[in-house]
Amino acid sequence: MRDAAPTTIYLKDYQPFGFDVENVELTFDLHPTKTRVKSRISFVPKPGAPAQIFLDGENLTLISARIDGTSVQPVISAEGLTCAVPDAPFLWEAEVEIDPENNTALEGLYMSNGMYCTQCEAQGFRKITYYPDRPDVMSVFSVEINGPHPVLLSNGNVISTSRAHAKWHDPWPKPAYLFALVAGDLVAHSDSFVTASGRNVDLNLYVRPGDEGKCAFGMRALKASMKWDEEVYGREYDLDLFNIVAVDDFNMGAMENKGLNVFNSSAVLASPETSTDENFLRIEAIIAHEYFHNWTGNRITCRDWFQLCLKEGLTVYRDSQFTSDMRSAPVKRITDVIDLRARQFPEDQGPLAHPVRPESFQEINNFYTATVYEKGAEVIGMLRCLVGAEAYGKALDLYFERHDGQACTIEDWLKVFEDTTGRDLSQFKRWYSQAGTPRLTVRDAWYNGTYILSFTQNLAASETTPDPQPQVIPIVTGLLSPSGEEVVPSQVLEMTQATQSFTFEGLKERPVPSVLRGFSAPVVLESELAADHTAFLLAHDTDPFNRWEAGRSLARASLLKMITEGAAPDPAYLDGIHAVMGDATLDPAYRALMLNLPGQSDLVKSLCDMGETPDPQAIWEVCRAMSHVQAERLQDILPALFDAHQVTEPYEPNADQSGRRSLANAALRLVSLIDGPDRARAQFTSADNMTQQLSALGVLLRINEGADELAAFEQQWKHDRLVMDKWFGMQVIHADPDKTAATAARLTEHPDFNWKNPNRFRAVMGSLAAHHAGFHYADGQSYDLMADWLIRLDPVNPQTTARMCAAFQTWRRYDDRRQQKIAAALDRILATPGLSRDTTEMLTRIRG
Ligand code: 0A1
Ligand code: ZN
Repeated sequence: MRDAAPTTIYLKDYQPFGFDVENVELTFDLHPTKTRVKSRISFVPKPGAPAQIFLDGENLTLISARIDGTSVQPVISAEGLTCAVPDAPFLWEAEVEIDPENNTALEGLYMSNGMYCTQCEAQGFRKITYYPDRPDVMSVFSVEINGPHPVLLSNGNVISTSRAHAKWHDPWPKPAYLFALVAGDLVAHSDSFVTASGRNVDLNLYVRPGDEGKCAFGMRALKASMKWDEEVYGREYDLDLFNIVAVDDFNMGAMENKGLNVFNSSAVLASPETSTDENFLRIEAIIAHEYFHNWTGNRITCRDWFQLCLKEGLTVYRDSQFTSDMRSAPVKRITDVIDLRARQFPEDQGPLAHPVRPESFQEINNFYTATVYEKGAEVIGMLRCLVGAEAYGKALDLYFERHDGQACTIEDWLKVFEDTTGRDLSQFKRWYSQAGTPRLTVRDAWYNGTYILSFTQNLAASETTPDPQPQVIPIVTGLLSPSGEEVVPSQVLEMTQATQSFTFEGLKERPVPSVLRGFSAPVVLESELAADHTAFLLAHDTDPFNRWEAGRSLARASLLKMITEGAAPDPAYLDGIHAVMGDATLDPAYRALMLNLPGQSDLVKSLCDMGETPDPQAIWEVCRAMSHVQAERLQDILPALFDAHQVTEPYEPNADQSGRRSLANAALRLVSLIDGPDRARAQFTSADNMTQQLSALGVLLRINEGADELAAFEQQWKHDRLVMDKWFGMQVIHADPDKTAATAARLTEHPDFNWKNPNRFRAVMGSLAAHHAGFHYADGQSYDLMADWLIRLDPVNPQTTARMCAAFQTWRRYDDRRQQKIAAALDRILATPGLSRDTTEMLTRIRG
């Protein structure tokens, strides 16, 4: 049945809840299709509280309800219940029945491979029982679980356990979205951690039997995160127990439930044989992210869902600091910016644009976006850049001291910075309220020893931001002499006006500027500086980010000229890359990044900005051609790079080894374009870890050579779901554009294409969307295939369906024929009877 007409919820309409919740007691009698949930909730009316209470509740069968022991008959709707209540404290008791086994949406209490688990953020708790399901209602929870399972878990500390029964108590008041319950036949990988103040914390990572061998790395990452948060933010863990559970069916990466984090198994299980270096890196970051939420999210939570960036932007910022400290800071920064440009920029520059703090939504699950998370983190990085590291530390200390135990807003967050620094942050706050990526243009001038850098900022008007105002942009800038010495070290130019100039005196010769170092603001930089500066910066910049950025700019400019003018590849780019690749003093991971080309959808955007109509196939061909030219130009050093960076020690997923592997594999990819498949075949056969095995397979598929290896890989790994996700994804990612849709379609017929599992669905459909030229192949088959599968998945799992709709968000960038085909696909999905609120909202926004 179609959801009721969608209602839009506005930030400006926020009203506090009329009641305090002093205490919540829940009892679960687990049953796959008939779980009973009893609740005993103590409500205390606030002054002026209404005479009726509204409790959220969805898909619940109410068995009984009592107030202070007397039966009541509430009015029940699809969204919840309304009941008359006394104007004094009262005890609400209810019993409901729910059906976890048929809960395929994976929100609320559901089952995954025979195990019970919950996902309550953002609004899943209302699918468990009637409750004021909003983050500003915080309470202390006690939970009793009855069910025939060896492991029965909830938040906080264990009070008692016996066969088929467990009692839990969480002393920290929390909103319902942090509630969790897990029950099943699980095994624990255990360890412990002693906090700075001497508290012993038991740590458990619960997994399905058979996965015990994939826990060690996650546990190490957890302990490293706990230590880091103590050392860097002064934050200690606050319970005697910290549990993590791995589940196979999960819509997102992981969830920070208090004391009981639930993880998508892909975000925690790892072993050298089954996981790549990238997987290890991602797992370390997600473990840290969820752990850091204990303070930024749980102890201090959000007043309402419009404030989501309060916890997410800050926690992403913190986990990126952690990764920078554990590994290479420049490499982390570069990969974050690549990711920001690939995921957040298209969102900010298209029909899904919204401010970091949105002001309205229909379905909150649609706002767990790159803008809220990653741009939210960039905004914090800018704030730290403007006030300095020391002031940032003081502001955070005040934030934790002032707001511990509260549900807060962005205003509270900015106020601690204002109070500790004396700054007025009202203009800075526009980063939270204005959607879109500012364009920053830079030009320079040199008169009699005075050097002037002039900037103009420009933010396009959009539906959410019709009248954009100038933002505060920290532009970290250094100046180099023509011989490559740094004559003015990095400093922050604080831009507050639409157009602004900065003057440098006392220079002997006209310098070469290096602006926006470290990508100090999430803007699109348009340079009107001399073109030869870029090659100079690629050779000499002391800022590793900008040095990489120079290489990327040259690559982009060259590719665009190849596409639009049929030009030959730029020799300055190729020479610059050759010099960098041959420089053994540079970190191998950094050099590997230098070889990558800009994303093909990035090039689409540049072409649109130039007034050109992009042709995805031509872009794909030009990128291929550029790879060949790279391989030829580097031919003299590639075999040596490959050989010199082989790792001969036992596999470790650390920065040093993974950096060497990434450079060796980048070299392998290029050298195989010229020398053919032999090296990659040998590597595939001899590999003792997944990084080497999978990169060899990718290289082979890319040169249309990997059929036997693909079959061998399937044989070897068919018992391992996470590895098989890679097998599914690889074939789509490496298909030629004219075969991408057919490859994906064929894979959906595979007996192991369990499309109700989000990881497997994404392995095929997410890879289809990520294959730019394949997704946009002229026959439109990919659009139709995607539409077919979105229509099929929507009634089963609206959240995952809605997220996948973003594949179409850039559709207006293409030619009329493609637009017509996409419009037809979108309209077909939108016309599906009973389409979920999630998907309807996404597609109506995209369709425009
Ligand atoms: N808070 C989690 C992400 C998350 C959000 C929503 C979910 O279900 C709708 C699940 C997880 C995080 O930031 O890691
Ligand atoms: Zn988070």
